[in-house]
Amino acid sequence: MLQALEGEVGTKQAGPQDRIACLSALERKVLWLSTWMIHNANHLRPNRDGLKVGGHQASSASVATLMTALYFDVLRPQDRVAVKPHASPVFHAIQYLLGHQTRERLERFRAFGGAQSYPSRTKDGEIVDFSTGSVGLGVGMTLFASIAQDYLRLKHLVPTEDPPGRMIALAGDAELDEGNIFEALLEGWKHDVRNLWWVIDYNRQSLDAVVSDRLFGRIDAMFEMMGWRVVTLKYGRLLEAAFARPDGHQLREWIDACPNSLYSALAYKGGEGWREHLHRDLNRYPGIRAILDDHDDAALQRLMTNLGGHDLETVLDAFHAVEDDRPTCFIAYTIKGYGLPFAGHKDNHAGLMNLEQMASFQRSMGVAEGTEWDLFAGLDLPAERLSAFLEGLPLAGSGPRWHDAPRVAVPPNLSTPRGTRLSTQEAFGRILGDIAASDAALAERIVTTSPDVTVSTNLGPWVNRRGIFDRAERADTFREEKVVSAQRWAMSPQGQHIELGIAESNLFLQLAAFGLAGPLFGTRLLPIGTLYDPFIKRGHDALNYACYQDARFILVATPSGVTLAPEGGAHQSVGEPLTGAAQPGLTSFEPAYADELATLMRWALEEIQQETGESVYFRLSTRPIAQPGRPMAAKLEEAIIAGAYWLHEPGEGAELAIAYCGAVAPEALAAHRELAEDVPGAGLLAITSPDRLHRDWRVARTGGEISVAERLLARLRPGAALVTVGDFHPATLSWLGAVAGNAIVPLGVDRFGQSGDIPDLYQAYHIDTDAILDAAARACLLALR
Ligand SMILES: Cc1ncc(C[n+]2csc(CCOP(=O)(O)OP(=O)(O)O)c2C)c(N)n1
Ligand SMILES: [Mg+2]
Repeated sequence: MLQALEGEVGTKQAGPQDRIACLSALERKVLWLSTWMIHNANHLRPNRDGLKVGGHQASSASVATLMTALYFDVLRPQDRVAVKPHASPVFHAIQYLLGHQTRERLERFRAFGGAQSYPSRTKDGEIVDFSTGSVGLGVGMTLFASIAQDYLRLKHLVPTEDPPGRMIALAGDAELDEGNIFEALLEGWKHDVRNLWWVIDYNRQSLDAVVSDRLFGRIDAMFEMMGWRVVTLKYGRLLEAAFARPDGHQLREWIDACPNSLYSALAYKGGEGWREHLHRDLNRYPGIRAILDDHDDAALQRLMTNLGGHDLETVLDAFHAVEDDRPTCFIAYTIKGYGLPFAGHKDNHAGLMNLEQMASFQRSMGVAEGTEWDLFAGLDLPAERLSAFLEGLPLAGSGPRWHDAPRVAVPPNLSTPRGTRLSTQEAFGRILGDIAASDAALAERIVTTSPDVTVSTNLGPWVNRRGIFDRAERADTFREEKVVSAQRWAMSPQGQHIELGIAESNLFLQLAAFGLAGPLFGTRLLPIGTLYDPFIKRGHDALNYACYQDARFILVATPSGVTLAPEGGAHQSVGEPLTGAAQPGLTSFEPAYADELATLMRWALEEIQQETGESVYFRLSTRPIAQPGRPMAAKLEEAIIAGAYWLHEPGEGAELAIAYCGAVAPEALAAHRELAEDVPGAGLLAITSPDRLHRDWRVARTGGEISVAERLLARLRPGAALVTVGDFHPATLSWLGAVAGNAIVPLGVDRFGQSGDIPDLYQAYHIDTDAILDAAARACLLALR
């Protein structure tokens, strides 16, 4: 018998029964390895700081069957997965079994350089499709990745012979409390999203407790309303068999009516607890009495916890039954901590097995001491058979998961829009409009997106030329009816703008997905997203999430600051430049002039394609200001990109300089003109990126080099007066005082704005010409001390 089976393995054509046997063995191993990995990290590694290392044994156990089924049977190389953050140990165990993860990194789970607590594209590398950690975002990300895949396929920017990948989220049930999920669902419905699976690990527990019974009563209806198929995996085969026995329906009804918290508590108590309750409630039914008599406590516990999500064959059948591309939500009933001593306990989220519990679990798993990391120890199938099974899997043999996508050429310069008075926002629209009108390869790969502020952020010229993306052709009704409008609004698969509803979280997830098109699907896209600057806050966690996984995009935030004047305090941003500076993975700029923006946009389109590059954030304004009308010399270009240049070079050893950034340029220029008489040689420093300047200064300081800021300020007398000004929080630039020990007076906005015109508001918030002059006088006094 054994020989015959080994013969089968030799051909790598496992029969159905053999396949199930192998999968069951691997399911067991996945549970063991994930549990052991956490145990090792918490109890066996030296602990130098007294901190609990943690890990999530209960969350992992909950999803072991579902992930075994997916990774070892269902997934194809083109599928992409976002794994529930707390299932990271299961994920790493699976990668280890597939030969894609090392034992050293498992032994160093949650340690520096080891497998990450939550799957991370940048730290775990190419085994991870989507990073997760902030609950809800990974789930939403799969939806936008699916739109990105459709975008590429419908334009034939990727090969379309192979079927599309399925974008799959393994979600914790409490992730569905996050609003971003529902924002994404609505958007997905509008975009007729396809090839999307959300597998919900419905263990009815979150971090603190057991979740409300009422919640999931509504969840399936909501998915169905959005056009999804809902597949509920409630009971496993053992329970189904019991329901088929005489009076079995009584048992089903009892479980169906059982409140989440009681069910969880009984799962924790085990056979005795179930018996006591079933006896009390259902003893009048002879069939139920027979079931109780047929099961000892251990068997009764096995029966009563045999939920759909822990029954391998039930799970496999459900996954394989889906053959079309309709988005599908699997609600898989599970028990948090399934198979572990704290199964079902409401406090088990952060629970760890103690040494005794682990020893007993190890015995029950048949893992001999010293073989804890062995791939197949303790399994009742021969190692060769299991390793042959694993080697034959599509995921084991496939090439790299991340594609190496060629770069898109960026022209040597982008022309500066003409005009004596321009705002940076208008310049942005015109620069992009010019690209849209060109037949450069670049224009084919830019994709824009905006949460219902396309027109008001000046994406209009781009959209007029490049159209709006939709899976289907949709006519521009206003145009067809000959109603005059400046904005075309026809949609088609050829369109290159994705119009989103007003949900900034969706914007950033969309940018994250499109910004990973290269590694995920093999063709680079250059996404540009626009929104009003203050609403970055609304989506900040999703922005952080996008940057965390090194997605590359350009963010254009406009309008910004109190310069937005009549719009008032609710729309006037204050702290965003600090966000821009503090956000890892994002380089921020706030140019004042159109030629600076043209230079920077060109640079940004290159930067987001560099291996060690970052995403780029432009903070722009609607304020039209007089343009310098200068030739763009290479040196100036370099300085604009580095973050600052002298608009008026100070005299050698000058006593004073004004450093401005962004839309307050006219006030800074006026103040500088007035000061010229009293303080000859005073300098005027144009800052295009407080972020780049600061970073360069910090890095140079650490490396003992001279930073750009130091070099610039070295023109001034040591300790000379310095005024900084911008329509943002003064801390954005106040650090400049530390660069060369200048006597600094930083101006800026640190209160909520309000309605007004620019003169009134600049005066009220002390960033007008008079405020700059006052500050200069104070700085000069300070410099004398
Ligand atoms: C945005 C965010 N808020 C809070 C947390 C902290 N947190 C970690 S897990 C968790 C509960 C997760 O419950 P569920 O999604 O049901 O997962 P499972 O039961 O499978 O562990 C919470 C609140 C987080 N990771 N992300
Ligand atoms: Mg849960």
